[in-house]
Amino acid sequence: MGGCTGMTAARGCRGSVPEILLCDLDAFFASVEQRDCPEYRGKPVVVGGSLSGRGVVSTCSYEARKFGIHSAMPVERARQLCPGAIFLRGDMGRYRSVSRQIFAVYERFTPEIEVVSIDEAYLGMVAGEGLAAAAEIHRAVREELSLSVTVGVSVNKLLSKIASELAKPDRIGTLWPEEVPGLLWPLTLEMLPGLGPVSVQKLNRIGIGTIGQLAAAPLELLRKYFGKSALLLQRSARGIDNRPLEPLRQAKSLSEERTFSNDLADEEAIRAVLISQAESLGYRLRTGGLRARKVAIKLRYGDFNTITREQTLAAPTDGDLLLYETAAGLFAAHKGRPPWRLIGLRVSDFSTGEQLTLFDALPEEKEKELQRTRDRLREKYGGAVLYRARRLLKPPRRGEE
Ligand code: TTP
Ligand code: MG
Repeated sequence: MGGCTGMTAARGCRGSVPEILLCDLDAFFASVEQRDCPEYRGKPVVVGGSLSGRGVVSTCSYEARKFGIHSAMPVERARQLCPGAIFLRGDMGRYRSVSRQIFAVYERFTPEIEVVSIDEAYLGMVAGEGLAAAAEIHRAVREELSLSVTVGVSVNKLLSKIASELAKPDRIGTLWPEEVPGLLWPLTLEMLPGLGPVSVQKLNRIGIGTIGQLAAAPLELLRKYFGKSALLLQRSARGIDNRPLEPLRQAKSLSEERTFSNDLADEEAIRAVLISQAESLGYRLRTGGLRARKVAIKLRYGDFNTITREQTLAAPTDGDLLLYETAAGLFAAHKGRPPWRLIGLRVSDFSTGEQLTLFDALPEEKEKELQRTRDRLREKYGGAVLYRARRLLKPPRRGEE
């Protein structure tokens, strides 16, 4: 492969560049169900729905994906596509406890773990050790937990993520910088993490259909459509990503934000996003054994005016409900006039909780309390809300969505 020239670094030049793994379980909830109930194995299994039988699919087994079923699809539609599938409501408590076991495996390989979601994490490795560690992790998760994990290996978070997407399921994939022109550039824009359908449509309209075309586009043209995000967007297309790995313990703050493709005028929708953000941040705090004393929202109005408003809590928390209620209170006090373009939630001023390792078991009482909170939010806002929004929050967003 090429030398150290052109837009990407060549493999031979990586030298001492640390490597990053992206570990993502395959069809996580459905795989846990298939593992624990042998009669479900090899069959289409759909996890999701709500008490009323409505709601959306959380995930489904790869057997079910052959029928066109996917996450966030209405369960009713999934039933039409595959009436013979096994439909399960799922058990978050069990999935969380399996998640802790998986992260405990990762901890044996590196202390540098950035938790992305219940089944996904970035792992920092020293130069040259990524591939061997990936193989070991893949084997350990299979042998010890009877689950399959896909591992992407590269030198930055973006390329590791894409490597895992290309390798899925149950494999180890690499995407080194010098492979970017050959492997990444022919792909359509949907394969670029964080690039949402609205941005893809915009790019398509100006004749950009592949990642390679985005990498080669004049920056001025991209600036017209994406403003300040243009450079970041083009760098992504070139496989460049300077985001550091952020293990929780080093983080000074954690945040999630969401820009809407169309300005939103619906307060309920804003609150639904805040719920999802609170749940995601609460989860990240708990998994890191951290509690936050400060909660802030960021709000961008229709005229692009942007504010942040912060509140200090009486005592630090890692609870979804308090995070949400504080954020919702800040929103109510500062919402101004609709519409809104962006809502973000940030927690900071951390103190360590009682947990010592990344995935120490949560006390049973606390797990139950969290479950009750989640259930209440679901009852109030509908089961789909928490996870639909979680999907949108997963990779840090690049460019406008
Ligand atoms: P993902 O890793 O996105 O999906 P997955 O593990 O089911 O499938 P794969 O990685 O092989 O493509 O999400 C992890 C879990 O999060 C998933 O098993 C269920 C849950 N989830 C939802 O509940 N709703 C959703 O919309 C998504 C995307 C995931
Ligand atoms: Mg997964």
